[in-house]
Amino acid sequence: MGQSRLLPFVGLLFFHLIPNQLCKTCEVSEEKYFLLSPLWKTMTHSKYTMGTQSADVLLSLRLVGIQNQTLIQPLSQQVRRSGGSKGVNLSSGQLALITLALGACHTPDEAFIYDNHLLSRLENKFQAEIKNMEAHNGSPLTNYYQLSLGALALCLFHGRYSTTQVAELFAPGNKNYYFHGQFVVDIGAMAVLALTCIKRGLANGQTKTEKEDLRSIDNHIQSLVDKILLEKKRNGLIGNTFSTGIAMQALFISSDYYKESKWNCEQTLKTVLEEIAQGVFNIPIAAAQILPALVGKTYLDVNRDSSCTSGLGNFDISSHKPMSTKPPNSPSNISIHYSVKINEIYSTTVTVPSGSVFLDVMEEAQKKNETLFGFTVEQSSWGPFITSVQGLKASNTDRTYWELLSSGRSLSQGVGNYVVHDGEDLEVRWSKY
Ligand code: CBY
Repeated sequence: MGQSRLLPFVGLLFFHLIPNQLCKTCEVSEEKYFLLSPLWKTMTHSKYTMGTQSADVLLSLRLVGIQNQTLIQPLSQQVRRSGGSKGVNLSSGQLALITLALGACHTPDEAFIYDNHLLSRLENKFQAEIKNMEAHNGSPLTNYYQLSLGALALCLFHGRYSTTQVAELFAPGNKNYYFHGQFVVDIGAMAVLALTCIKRGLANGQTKTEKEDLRSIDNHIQSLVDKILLEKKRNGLIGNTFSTGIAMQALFISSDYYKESKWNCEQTLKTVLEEIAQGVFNIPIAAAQILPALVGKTYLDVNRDSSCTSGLGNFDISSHKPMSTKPPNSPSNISIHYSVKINEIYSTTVTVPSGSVFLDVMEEAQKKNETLFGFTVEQSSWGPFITSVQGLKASNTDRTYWELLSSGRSLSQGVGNYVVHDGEDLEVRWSKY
């Protein structure tokens, strides 16, 4: 057949391929980048108290192609500092994030990974998680979000791990995907990213074991994607606001596993943009976790050559002024009913200035009665995390934690962020997940 006669066929082929290709991601168009400016403001004008917080932000900025060195340099320095020899106390997920951030987009930072043996340290942390699972009824030292981050970093940077072991660990029936029996989208989505990386590596597998692992991982991805899609809400969010970014990434890379009609990506994008405008992503890590998906990027793009570019690279993010600090609310006081529930309920009513957060209420109650309302708190990348109340300590191994509730409903923000309302009924409850 002559070339000219082939052309219509080639055209037809493109016609069929292109729409499919385009539907795999949906992203904010360049003329709408200004809608992302609340995210810049949050990420660039916050103080980073933790190295792992900077790692999340650095990873995100690099993935979307931000080159601005005045922004990147201090972050990179902080991440390197926390990943250096002093970083012995890092958890598996923290070390994985540091590796991803420093290895992202082939910058000179990549050498740090090898100079500081981040991969062998991560291999050890990953094995320690598994050892804990063996000794403690399947509970890792941390959680499956961190194991997924670990597997992802080991896969992307060619660390050592056994695909058979990963295939066994990440079976969708594993209890660690569920809190209170409910599938956790953040965890399932991060697992899909890790499993997809591993699947790609196995694609040309020849041995019987490789073929079996591939089949098993493929089934896991299918089942996890089904579960993620079941958590899609009417407004398009997947899980909740804060899991949607990772869920979008997982759905971008797994589009072979669901019909196009199963997910209206544009609707999800629209709702996320509305929430950005309302200031919902007002902590750096929340902004960092949503950003890549909005420009069609995923954590699997981390070590791809020349993929760390997007229209955002040319967008002048530094021209945006810091977020105007809110004028102080009218200095009125509000009254909150606060309880601690273990088996019994211990309650009190406290008065705090309007605009206060959950933590302020807890501090006020503690001042009134240290024995009943005394608590301890630790910093996490999402802000303060309650570790004990009345001396009773949360434990990952026992899957216990202090749950935050308002009128009996579990909150989707932490103590440092949740703004309380007059007359509200708050509770911290000793819970098992
Ligand atoms: N990151 C992690 O290890 C955290 C993984 C994560 C799945 C995370 C959510 C998802 C994410 N995108 O980062 C997670 N939470 C976990 C695993 C946990 C458990 C921590 C166990 C451990 N230490 O390894 C646990 C205890 C079940 C948990 N989260 C508790 C809570 C509550 C904290 C209350 C307290 N004691 O202070 C709380 C407030 C829920 C509640 N009602 O009590 C909670 N988590 C929330 C709200 C969240 C979301 C934060 C959203 C926000 N704006 O603040 C979250 C994003 C996150 C952080 N948890 Co947990 C989930 C969501 O809403 N989509 C790896 C590391 C390297 O960074």
